[in-house]
Amino acid sequence: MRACLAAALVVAAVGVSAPTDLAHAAPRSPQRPSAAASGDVGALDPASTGSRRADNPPAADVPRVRVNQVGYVPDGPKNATVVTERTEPLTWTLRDSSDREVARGRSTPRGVDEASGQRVHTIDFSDVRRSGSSYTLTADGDRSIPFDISDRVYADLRSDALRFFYVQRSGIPIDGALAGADYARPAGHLGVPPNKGDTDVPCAPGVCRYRLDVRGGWYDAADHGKYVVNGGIATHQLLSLWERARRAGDPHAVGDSRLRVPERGNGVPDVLDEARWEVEFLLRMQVPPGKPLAGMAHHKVHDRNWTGLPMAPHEDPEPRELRPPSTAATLNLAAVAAQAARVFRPYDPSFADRNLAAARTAWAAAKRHPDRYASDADSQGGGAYGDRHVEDEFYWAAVELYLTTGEAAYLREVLTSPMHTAQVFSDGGFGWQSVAALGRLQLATAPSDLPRDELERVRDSLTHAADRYVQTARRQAYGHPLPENAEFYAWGSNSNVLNNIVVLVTAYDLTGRKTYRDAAIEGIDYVLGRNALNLSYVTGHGDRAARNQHSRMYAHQLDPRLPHPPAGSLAGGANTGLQDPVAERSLKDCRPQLCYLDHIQSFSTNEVAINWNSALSWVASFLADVAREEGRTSA
Ligand code: 9MR
Repeated sequence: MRACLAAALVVAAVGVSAPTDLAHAAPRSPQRPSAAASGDVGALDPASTGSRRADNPPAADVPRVRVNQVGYVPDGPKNATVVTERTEPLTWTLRDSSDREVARGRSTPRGVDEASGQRVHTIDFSDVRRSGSSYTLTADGDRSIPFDISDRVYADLRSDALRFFYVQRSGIPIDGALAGADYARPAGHLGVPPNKGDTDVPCAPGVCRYRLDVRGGWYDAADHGKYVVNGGIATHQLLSLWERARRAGDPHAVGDSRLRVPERGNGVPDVLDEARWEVEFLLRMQVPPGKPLAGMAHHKVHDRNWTGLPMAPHEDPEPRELRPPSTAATLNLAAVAAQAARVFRPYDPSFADRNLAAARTAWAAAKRHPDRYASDADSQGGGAYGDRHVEDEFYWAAVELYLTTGEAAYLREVLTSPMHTAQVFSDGGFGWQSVAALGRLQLATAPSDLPRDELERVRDSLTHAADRYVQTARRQAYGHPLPENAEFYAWGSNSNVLNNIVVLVTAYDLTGRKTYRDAAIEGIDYVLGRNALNLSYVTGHGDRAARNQHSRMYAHQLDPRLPHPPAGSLAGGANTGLQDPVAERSLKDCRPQLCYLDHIQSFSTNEVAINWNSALSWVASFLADVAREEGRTSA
């Protein structure tokens, strides 16, 4: 792989509130101005980055009938959206793979969709339940991309979304037999030149005087940084995917020898093997006994300076550095290690003990140092992940420690936290920076001795939030639970859609109400192509899918010898912030849903990241389970 030189000039153009991942931005000539408004996501100037032309079809060829390109669950809601200037209801027809009409009906005019500025109708074909492949929907003289109706429709999405974690692993060679031949590579950051390695990493100047072995874990995203707060939420979502599968789904589907992990066959569920790879890393980030701030966790480890694209992990020549411990990272460690102690107990009691001890130590250290905030300014060589509000991390950690130990002291911490009664389910969804919702979701679902009235209140807060998300989704002509205003389409917006779906699913699990289940199932349509760009944001899933995501490893758009991201990689999604030079230039004044480019340099709209794929994995696991249950019931 070749390293490409960073275009320093562009960095200057981005400004102070710029994102962190700047070194990859290369200059490019201006975009055709119409592209952003039309939904043409990839007809890029080939002179831009030395890259070959991205071959998405021009806007005129983008079907105006927008469907979930992967497909629909037989007994689930089935909706589509048509972009049209017509104001009266239109006739639609559904055709099977032999072009035979199987259903027809009338569309519902919806006026102008706020988030896209498009004039649209919606189509409801939920009554069609017959399984089949390559259906198409026709309306207003246009035809959709083909899709399936099947109870197997999300099986591959689940395992592909989870495979993303394996290919992002640090400190282990990636086996082509598991990951796919294109994704095989030597281990990264074990100290083989030119790598400096994560096995003996010093602190950044002035931070500490010791060195730590922080090998392993997952690379966060396009960069080779490893960040405890983002690793925290991602690992939690894999562990809670497992907890949900056991409680309400199909644990065997993510059990031993079911996923692409090298530990398959070891008697431990594969999804837990994958999560453990990161848990072990998180444990290594804890400050050792006897050192200043002992028990806290370093916020992150990453390169001293940003590297360019493409760059394989084992070719990264930059020195690695530990950045200061933070309260947020320490509490992420406490939360995830406490959860891991619970989840791993049946498989490896000594690992469970190690986790519980680390969680208790981390909790105590965070109490001693409650205001060590990670700075937003610390973005040289890696992302900042700054966070000055840690009440939510305290709450989540207290919840996990209580659920694992049942101890009164942790229960008191839960009940006295201001987060316990706060509105923690925001319209924009939870994320690495706001994790109180994780605590609330866990408290609502995990077995515990929480007083009955408390449990009821917790569960009510969750169903109220789900009711709001249902209303939000009903307002959207594209059917997803994210409000239409520009502020909600922020960096990683696809994960916010997915995390709101997590809340809907949990409300469904608690109540059995079909409204929540249907809103959850319909919500994924947006991610898989029923959106203003008619683009599936998941590589390899859908005929018209993103595939030039910002990544140092899967940089096909920059070097044709390299692969695209593996199937199952989720793009961050529409971001009105336009915090990269390519997006800034090409998407000026874009309507929220159109603020996206399938271009490798658009890191603020098109990066891959572990916390986004964890949300996708969680939701895909639910979808695959619910589709299969229906298959069983109707068989
Ligand atoms: O996901 C993060 C997003 O919420 C922030 O707004 C953004 C800018 O600070 O950073 C995102 O995280 C990036 C991280 O800083 C570095 N690795 C890639 C992450 C995904 O883009």
